[in-house]
Amino acid sequence: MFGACRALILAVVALLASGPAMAEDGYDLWLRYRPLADSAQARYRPLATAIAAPQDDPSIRIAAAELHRGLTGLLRADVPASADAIAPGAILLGTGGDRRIAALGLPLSTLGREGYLIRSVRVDGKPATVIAANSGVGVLYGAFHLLRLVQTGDPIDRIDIRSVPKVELRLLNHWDNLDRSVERGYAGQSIWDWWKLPDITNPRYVDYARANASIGINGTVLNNVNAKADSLTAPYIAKAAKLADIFRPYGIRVYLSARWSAPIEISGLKTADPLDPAVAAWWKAKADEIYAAIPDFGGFLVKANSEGQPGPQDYHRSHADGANMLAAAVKPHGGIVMWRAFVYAHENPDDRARQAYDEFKPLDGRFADNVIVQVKNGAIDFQPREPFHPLFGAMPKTPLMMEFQITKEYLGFATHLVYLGALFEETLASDTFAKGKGSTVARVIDGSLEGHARTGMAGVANIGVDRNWTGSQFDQANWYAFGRLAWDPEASARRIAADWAGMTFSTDPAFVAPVVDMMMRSREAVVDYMTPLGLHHLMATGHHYGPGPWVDDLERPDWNPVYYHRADAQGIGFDRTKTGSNAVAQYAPPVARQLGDIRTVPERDLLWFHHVRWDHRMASGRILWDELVTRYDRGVAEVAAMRARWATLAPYVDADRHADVMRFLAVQAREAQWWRDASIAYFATFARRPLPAGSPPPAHDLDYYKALRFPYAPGN
Ligand code: GCV
Repeated sequence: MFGACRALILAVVALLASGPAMAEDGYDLWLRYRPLADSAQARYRPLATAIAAPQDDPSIRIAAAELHRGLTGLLRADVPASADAIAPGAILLGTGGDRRIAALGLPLSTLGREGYLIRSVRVDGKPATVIAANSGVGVLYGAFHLLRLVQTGDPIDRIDIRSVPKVELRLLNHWDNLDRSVERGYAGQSIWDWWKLPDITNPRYVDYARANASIGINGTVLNNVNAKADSLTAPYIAKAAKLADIFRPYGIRVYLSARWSAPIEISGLKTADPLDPAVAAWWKAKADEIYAAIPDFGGFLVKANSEGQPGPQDYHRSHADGANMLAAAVKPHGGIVMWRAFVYAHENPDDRARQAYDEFKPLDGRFADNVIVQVKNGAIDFQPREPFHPLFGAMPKTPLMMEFQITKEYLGFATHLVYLGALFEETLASDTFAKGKGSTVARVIDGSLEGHARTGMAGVANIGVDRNWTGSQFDQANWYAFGRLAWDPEASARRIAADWAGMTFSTDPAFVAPVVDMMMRSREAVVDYMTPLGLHHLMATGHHYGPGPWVDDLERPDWNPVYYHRADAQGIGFDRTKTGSNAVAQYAPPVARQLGDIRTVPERDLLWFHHVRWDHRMASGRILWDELVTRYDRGVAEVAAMRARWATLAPYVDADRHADVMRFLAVQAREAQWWRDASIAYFATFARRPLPAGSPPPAHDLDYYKALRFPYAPGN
C-alpha cells in the first residue's frame, strides 16, 4: 500500500519536474511571462536591471508596470520600476517632453503619435535601453515590443528599433448583442456585461485592453453591426463610457454601431431620411450627448440596407447621403463614420459578388472626409478563400478600410485549427493593378497607393468569456495576427506565427518550426476539405458549420449553395466571365484578363470565376473531377498530419493545453472527413464518374448527410 502510494507521489513529482512548469488554461494569452531558460535569464538580466519611468502619464505608468510584471516573471528577478536615477542596465521610458529623453536627441519627430523607438543608449554615462515616443501610448507599444523580444529570445543589446503603424485605425468589431449573445461568436458569451455596467466592472476588461495594446489595436466597436437602437440611449452610453474610461490609457478608443432607424425607435421621429433636417438634428444632438460622456469617442460603424437592416435607401437616398449626414454629426468632435460596403439584395437579380461594387463605385468621391468605407476582404462573405474584393483599387477618391473576420464563421468556428494569418496575408499581398504592378491591397489599406491619410483595418472579434478568450488555444493566434498585420499590413504571417507560438507555448526551435509549418498549412487544409478550387458558400443552413452543398430551398436565391457552385451534368463553378455575370470585369484589366481566361486563372480561384467541364484537364494532368476529389482527400490527410505532428510536441507544452488542442484536432479530423464525404457524395451525382484510384468512397450515402440536423449549433 505504502509502496503504491510512494510510487504515485514519485510519478507526480517526476511529471511536474519534467513538464514545462505549471498547468495553464490559456487565459494569459501570449503575455504569459513564464521564466526563460537559465542561460537566457543570465543573458538578459544585466540589460534589464530597473525601469525608470515618469509617473505623470497613465499610459507610461502602465508600460512600466507591464515591464515590471513581464521582466520579473521572465527573468525571475525583481526588476523595480521607479521614476528615479538610472542604474546600469536600466530601461528608460518617456516622451520628448521628458528631460532625460530630450537630452538623448532622438529623432522622435517622424514617429507620429503612436510610433516608438527602442535604442541602446548611454544615460549619465551608464548603458541603458530607452523606449521613447511622442505619447504615453507610443511608449506602451514600445514596452510590449521589448517584452516580445525577451519572450522570443531575440537580442536586446545594441538594439535600434523604430516602429510606426502604417494604418491609423486598427479596430476590433464586436458582433456582441446587449443580451450577451454574440453573432457568429464561438467563445462563450460577450465579455461586455451590459447589465452590470457601469457600476460593476470585470477585471477582464483590463486584461482585454492589455492584450489589445500589446498588438497595437487602438479601437473597439462594442456592439453588433446588426445594432439595437438601445445602444444609443442614455443608460447604454453611460455603460460604454465606463468601458472607454478603462480602455483610454491603453490607447483604445470606443466606437458604436449605429442603427439607422434609431431616431424613429428612440425618439418617435416619423422618418430616418438622412436629408430631413429633423433627422440630422437628432443625430447631431445624439453625437453631442455621446461626446459629453466619452470625449474621445471614435465614431459610428454602420451596416445599412444590408440583410434587412434599415438604411438611407429606404428613403431613396444613397449610401453617401446617409454616411455624410452622420459624418456631419460627429465631425465637430473629431469623430468618423465607418460605412460598410457589405450590401446585396435578393431583389437584385445580378450576381451577388457584383453588387457591392456596382453600388459603391459610382459613389467614389462623394463621401465626406471623415467617412471611411469598410470593405470585406472578398466580395461574398468571409469564405475559406475568396479573391480580393474588386472595390480595392476601384475607389481612389475614397479611403477604404479592410474588414477581416477573426471569428471563423465559415472555417469551422473555434473548433478547427486554422491560422488566419495566411489568409490575411494572401489578401493583403494581392495585386489590384489599379496603378500598375505593385498596387497591392496592403497599399490600398495603408493609404500609400492613393494618398489617403485616413486608413483602417477592422477584424470581427473572436473573443468571449471562455477562459481561453477565443474558444480554442489556437484561435488566439488569429487575434494576435490580426493586430500585428493591422500595424503593418506587409508583415510576414509566418514570422508573426513564430512570435505567437514562441510566446504562447515554447521558444524551442524544435517546437516553433513544426508548429509554424502546421499553422501556415492549416488554412490550405480547410480550403481543401471544405471548398477547394474556388468553390464557396457550401455550408448548411443557419449555422454555417457543416456541409450543405445541396441546399436549394432558402427563400433568397443568393443564400442557397446551389446558387454558388452551379454543378450540372457538364461541370461545376460560377461563370463570372463575359459569358456569365462578368463580375471579372470589375477588376483592373490585367487582373480581369488573368482571372477571366480559363488558361491563366490560378487554379485556386478556378471555380469562383468559371463553369468548368468535369473532364477539363488540370495542371496536374488529372481531369477536374479527379482533381476535386484529390483536393478533398488532401485536406483530410493534412488534418491527420496536423494531429500526428501535435502529438509529437507534447514535451514542449504543458499537459493541459496540449491535451486540449489534441481533443480539438480529433474533432477537426472527424469533421474534415464529413465535409469531404458529404461534398463528394453530392457532386458525384452530377459528375457521374468513378473516384480516382485510391480514393475511398464516402462513409455514407448522400441521404445520410442531407438528413443531419444541428438546430442548436451556435449561430443557428
Ligand atoms: C452581422 C454574414 C453573417 C452575418 C453578419 C453579416 C455581416 O452574413 O452570417 O451574421 O451579420 O455577414 O457581415 O453583416
